[in-house]
Amino acid sequence: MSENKPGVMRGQQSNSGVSSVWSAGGLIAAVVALLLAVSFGVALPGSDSSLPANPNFGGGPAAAGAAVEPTGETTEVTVVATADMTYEPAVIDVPAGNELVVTLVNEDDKNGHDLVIGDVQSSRVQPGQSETINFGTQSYSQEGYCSVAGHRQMGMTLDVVVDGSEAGTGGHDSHAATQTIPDVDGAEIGEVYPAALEPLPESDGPVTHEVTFTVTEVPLEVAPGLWQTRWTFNGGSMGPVLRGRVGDTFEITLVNDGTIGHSIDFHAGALAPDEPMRTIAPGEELVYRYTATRSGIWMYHCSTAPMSTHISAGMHGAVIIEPDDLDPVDREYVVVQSEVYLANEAHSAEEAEELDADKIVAGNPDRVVFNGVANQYDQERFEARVGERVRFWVLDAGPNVPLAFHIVGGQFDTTWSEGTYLIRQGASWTGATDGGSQVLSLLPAEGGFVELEFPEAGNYAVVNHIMSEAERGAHGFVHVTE
Ligand SMILES: [Cu+2]
Repeated sequence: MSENKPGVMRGQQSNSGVSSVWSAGGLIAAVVALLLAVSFGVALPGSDSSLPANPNFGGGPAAAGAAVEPTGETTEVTVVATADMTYEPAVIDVPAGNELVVTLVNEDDKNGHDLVIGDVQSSRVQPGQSETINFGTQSYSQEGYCSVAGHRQMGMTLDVVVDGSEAGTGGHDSHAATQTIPDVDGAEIGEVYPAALEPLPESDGPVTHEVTFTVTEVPLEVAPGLWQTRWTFNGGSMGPVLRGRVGDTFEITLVNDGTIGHSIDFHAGALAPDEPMRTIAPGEELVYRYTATRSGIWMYHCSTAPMSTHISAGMHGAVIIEPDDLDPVDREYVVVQSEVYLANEAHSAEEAEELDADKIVAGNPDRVVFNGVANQYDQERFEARVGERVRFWVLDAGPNVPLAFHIVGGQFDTTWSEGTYLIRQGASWTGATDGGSQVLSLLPAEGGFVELEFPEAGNYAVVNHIMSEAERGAHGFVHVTE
């Protein structure tokens, strides 16, 4: 819901003589207009949120509305939301001063959609349903859009053209793409994702793993004191970690309890995507079955468009298929990196909004995170003892940021990436039995593991050595004791 903040206005569309430049006068006019809007009974979405002061607050459509004499007439239009992420019609003509009343009909059989025009937002209309919304008095041309994260970026917009004036370009809000949400001083994560892995139980032969993944859209903490409405598999900050061996079969029942279409794509199995990876509507389910034929730490993710949005909203996870000849270790952890793009500065579940898809396009994450939450392993550290062998399984879920996995003060004697050992402790085939490694380099959707022993007690930082990403939250510690 990045686009429905009260301060988010598109000012450059107007050809009706209303100034689109914000000023102190405009702000006063805006406040007056907001009062007018309230007195007309126009809903103001997001007006109960505790957004920080925004210089653009008010203004735009409301101010323009105040400048035009209401005609007392109403323009009524039916708009259909389609499965192609479009509105039909894509243009609504309104005489200046008329009230605009839209009946939004959702004919997309997979997704919920809404419609935002100016300060007014419909509810999220589910497949096959409709809603009639009064968008108030119209005085100048502007863009309407769907506020579901990513849908506007997919082209789900329409033009409201007032008195034949040129429709707006609907330029996206650049303030959102450059704004960085600050830390909350002294805040702690309520629930740290458990990164420790239990050893895989012994088995006589191939195993079938039956798992249900339920998609929910729920508020979660993504950094100490910062919340976001996440799109999840089973409600966690990332999806469950599945683990097995080559030859095992996985049967996943995907249940969509969300409000828009979702899907799933397991890299751990090779198959034709058409059926198992299809998008299912809210309330539907599918069964996705594959057999693991190759070892790896494989990504899975929602593959509904735009994938960048669904993946960074939380819909990703790892399937670990162990290589047969894995060396014994004393401890194992899993670290999955992803990115968080915040739509607002929410300090509680109640304030949480969905992500800001404009920031993804701009390549500007607010946080880069391990296992879905920034800096959580600074607070609750990975544990190890001197002389123990420790393995970190590492996956870069992206969607966009690479990972240079490094442990400050540590050296890897074994690294395995994308199905092969790069170096291995004591192995002569590497050309040198004394080789070491400082970084496991992973692009999005690549995975592997590292093994190391810690030489002495202390606190060893675990970082993405692309240092800006570590500073954005891809950072934790291993607490090593004697
Ligand atoms: Cu999804």
